Amino acid sequence: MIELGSTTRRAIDAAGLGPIREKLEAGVRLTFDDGVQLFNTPEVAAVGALANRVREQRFGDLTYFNRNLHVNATNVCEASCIFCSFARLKTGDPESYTMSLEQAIGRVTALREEFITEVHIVNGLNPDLPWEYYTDLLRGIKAERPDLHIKGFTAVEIHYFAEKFGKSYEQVLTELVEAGLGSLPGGGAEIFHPRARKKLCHDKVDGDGWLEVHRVAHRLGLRTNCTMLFGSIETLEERVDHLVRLRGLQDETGGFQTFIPLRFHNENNRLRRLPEPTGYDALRTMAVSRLMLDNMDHIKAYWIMLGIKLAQVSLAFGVDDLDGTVREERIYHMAGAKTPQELTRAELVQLIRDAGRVPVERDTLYHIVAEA
Ligand code: V47
Repeated sequence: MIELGSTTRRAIDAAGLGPIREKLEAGVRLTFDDGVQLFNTPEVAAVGALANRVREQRFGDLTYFNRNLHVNATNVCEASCIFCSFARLKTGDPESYTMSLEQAIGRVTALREEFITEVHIVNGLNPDLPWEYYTDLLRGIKAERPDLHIKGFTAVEIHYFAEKFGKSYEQVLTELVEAGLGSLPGGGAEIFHPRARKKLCHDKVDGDGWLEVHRVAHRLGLRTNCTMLFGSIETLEERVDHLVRLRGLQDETGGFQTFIPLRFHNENNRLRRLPEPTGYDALRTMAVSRLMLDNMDHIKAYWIMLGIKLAQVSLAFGVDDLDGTVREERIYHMAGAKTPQELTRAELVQLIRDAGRVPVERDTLYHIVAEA
C-alpha cells in the first residue's frame, strides 16, 4: 500500500497510469498486463515516481552497500551463451585462464589487512576441474578468513555440477555448504522465456531448472539472489514474464533477498551489432522490477554494469542497494564496461549521500555493519 501527494498523483494519472496507481494505493498486486503497460508508457518519470514511493515507504532513504571481492576463478566454459564476452571454450585457448587453488585463495589472502565481509565467486563451466577444486576452494578461503561470507556459484553452475558429478541439486548444495558456502548469487537467470532463452543460451539449464535450483537452496535454508539480463533480444513481454516467474517462486519460498537487473553490454560477443539499452530503458526496468516484485525486499543496481552515474540516479527509481566495492571484475569488463574495477567505501558513501540518501553498510545477509 502506498501513499502519494496530490501533485504526484496527478502526474501519474496524466501518464495514463491511474488504474495502476489505484492498485498500488490499495495494496493490490500488479498483473502481467500492468507490467507490460509500465514498460510501454512513455512517461518514465511517472513509472519512477511510483517505484520511488514504494522504495521510500519500505526503506526511507536507506541505501545499502557492502565491501566485497569478486573472484572469477576460470573463464573456461562449455556453454555458448551468445551475449557472453568472458567465456573461452577450451583450456589452452590463448585467452583462457584457470586459477590454481593457491592463486584463487591468494586473492583473498592478499586482502588480509582489509575489511571486507563477502567473497563473490562466479566461474565458467569448466570441464577439466574436479569436484574437489570447488570444495577445496571454499575450505581454503574459510581457513584464511573464517569471518568472510562466501556467496558463490550460480544456479547454472550448480546444475552443471549435478550433471557432471552425478549428484542431486540437494547433494551439491549440501556439500558446498559443508565446505563453507553461505549463499547463491543471482547469475545465469538471463531470460527464462523459452523463445529468448533458446537464442541466448540454448545449452545451459533452462528457466525451470534455474528456478528449481533456487527452490532447493531455499528449502535448505540458503538465501539467494536473482537477476535478469535485459536489453538484448528479449521482448518486453518476456521481461515481464521473467519477473512474474521470480515473483511466483518468492511467494512459495521467500528465499530471495535481492533482484538485480543486469544491463546488456555488447562488446566482444556475438551480439555486438545490437545497440545497448538506453539509460531510460535501464531506469524504467529498475522501476518496473520494484513495482512487479512486491514480495522482494531489495532491488540492486550493480554499478559495474549500469555505470556509476546511472546507478546513482536509479536510487530515485526504486533501487535501494548499490552492491559493493567489487575489486577486479572480469565478466562485464570483457564485455566493454567502462566503469572502474573498484570503488572505495568512501566513494560509495559519497555517491549515495550526493543522491540525498543515507548510506548503510551491510553484510551479505543485510545485517547492518555500520551506518556510514
Ligand atoms: O549470469 C554476462 C551477466 C551474470 C553479460 O547475486 C552479462 O549479488 C550483460 O550474476 N552483458 C553474472 N550481462 C553476474 C551476476 C551478478 C553480478 C553482481 C551481483 C550478483 C549478485 C550477481 O552477468 C551472468 C549474465 O547474466 N552477463 N555477460 C553481458 N555481455
